[in-house]
Amino acid sequence: MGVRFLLLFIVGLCRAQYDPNTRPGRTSIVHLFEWRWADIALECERYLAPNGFGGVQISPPNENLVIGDPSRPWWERYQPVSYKLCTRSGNETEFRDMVTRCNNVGVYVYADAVINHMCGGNAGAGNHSTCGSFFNAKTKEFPAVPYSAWDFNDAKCKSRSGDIEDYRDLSQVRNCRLVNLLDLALEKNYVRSRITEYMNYLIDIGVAGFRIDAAKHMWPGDVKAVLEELKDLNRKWFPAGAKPFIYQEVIDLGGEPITDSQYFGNGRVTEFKYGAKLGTVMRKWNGEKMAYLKNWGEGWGFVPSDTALVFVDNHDNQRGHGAGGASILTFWDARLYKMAVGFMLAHPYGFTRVMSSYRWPRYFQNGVDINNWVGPPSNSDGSTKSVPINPDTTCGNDWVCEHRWRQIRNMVIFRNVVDGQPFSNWWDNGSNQVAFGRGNRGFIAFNNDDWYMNVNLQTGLPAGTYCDVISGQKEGNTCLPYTHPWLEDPSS
Ligand code: AAO
Repeated sequence: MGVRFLLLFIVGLCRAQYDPNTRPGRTSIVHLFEWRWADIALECERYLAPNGFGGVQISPPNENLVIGDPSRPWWERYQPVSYKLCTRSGNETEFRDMVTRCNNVGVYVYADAVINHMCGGNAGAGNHSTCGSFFNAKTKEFPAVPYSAWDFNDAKCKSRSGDIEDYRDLSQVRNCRLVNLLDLALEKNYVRSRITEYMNYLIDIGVAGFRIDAAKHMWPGDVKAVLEELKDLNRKWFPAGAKPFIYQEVIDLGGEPITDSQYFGNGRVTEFKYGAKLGTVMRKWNGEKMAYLKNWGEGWGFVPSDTALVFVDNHDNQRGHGAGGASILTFWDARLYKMAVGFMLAHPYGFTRVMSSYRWPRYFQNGVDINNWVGPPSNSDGSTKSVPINPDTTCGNDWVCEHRWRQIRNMVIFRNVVDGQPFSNWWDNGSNQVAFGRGNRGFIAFNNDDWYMNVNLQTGLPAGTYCDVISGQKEGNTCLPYTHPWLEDPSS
């Protein structure tokens, strides 16, 4: 018995994939939220590859419910109707083209896998879906998969409404409906096989891994059973035996019975405490200050570094969905945001994901942004707008493109350069001026106090002249002052 347990444990660990499969020396991915496949393909070639990005997280590629034509919320993409590859981002041909072109330049694709549920229970019936597939939410029929009423969890759910009512009740969270979304019965072999078929289809096309949406709402063993049936990555681009990178969306801010660690056996987890705490520090709320960041990482109660996927904000908490609260920093708070992302990218903890957003008309009523549903920049027929690139390298059509902000792009490169180097030579002024190095490869200083920083520091770098890539731009052997008027901001 003991031997069998040991074996199972070892086999289990072998399937989990913590390594992002990025090319050597590429250490971050970017979430191009709601971008069209055609634009992502171009961005891989013209910007991400030349600037050392390792990969792209894409919005869910499978067919979803169409909600409210033409003012379609971004969150309709989290309401699957089938596993066909057509969405507002593009069709299957465009998807294949994107994956091939990104892979060919060494920028890999991570798909958002929505496998916990199908669309909302009140979605009605018809074929108002992105590929036109028929569905009936009331009778729980999705013939394009196909799923029928037998494939859903409702009988197991013990809450009064059938929805999750109490996050302190572990079985409710996993057996009931998340915001009324029809909850798949993942303990059924049939359901598992439909999901693995979908994910393996994406692997064959060439994706390098998956964000597992709403992993918290699935039993860890069910997720594992699905992952165990996944193929190795496509040999055209990846070495023999490479497994898909897995990062599971588990929101664990403490105080609930479901914890991140329950999912470590399957792959990495999204560490939500990271952005919530970093936002609190940068905003100087609750008496926090940057000096306290000296033991950032596990010392702050985060999951072990090699199990963490980290980010300053994500597509939910940048607009008040999901969790993290008011402390979350976003592009709307540009200066503090750049500092927080810079800190994340300089610090060795976790595998880093940069957010890339679109602007929407924020409108607060009683502290809530009532426009937090607004979908991507779109044309009058509801189709998503392309991402035009301005002469100054910024993006048009209300795409924010944080990943193109000089400070963020240069820190993505910094992280690649210092990869594997230890966290070293920490200094702080006991307040909000801090500095640290990464071995003998890089050094960074932050000033989030209201007064000048004037200090001599031990950097650990060999003697020489270095370029400050936050306020300047290294071009060959020279360091150019950054002069573009739009970005020239002494406070940045
Ligand atoms: C939409 C409508 C709903 C409608 C539904 C079905 O908004 O009114 O009922 O359609 O018709 C997204 C949107 C949803 C949208 C859904 C489907 O955000 O608004 O529903 O698409 O279109 C939980 C989950 C987490 C989830 C997050 C949003 O655990 O998995 O909610 N994120 C993912 C995606 C997200 C997507 C889905 C899942 C669904 O990233 O985009 O939803 O596919 C607590 C729990 C968390 C929980 C939050 C949210 O957090 O711990 O697990 O997240 O509540 O309520 C403190 C606590 C913290 C707590 C937080 C908030 O900070 O410390 O733990 O307060 O109370």
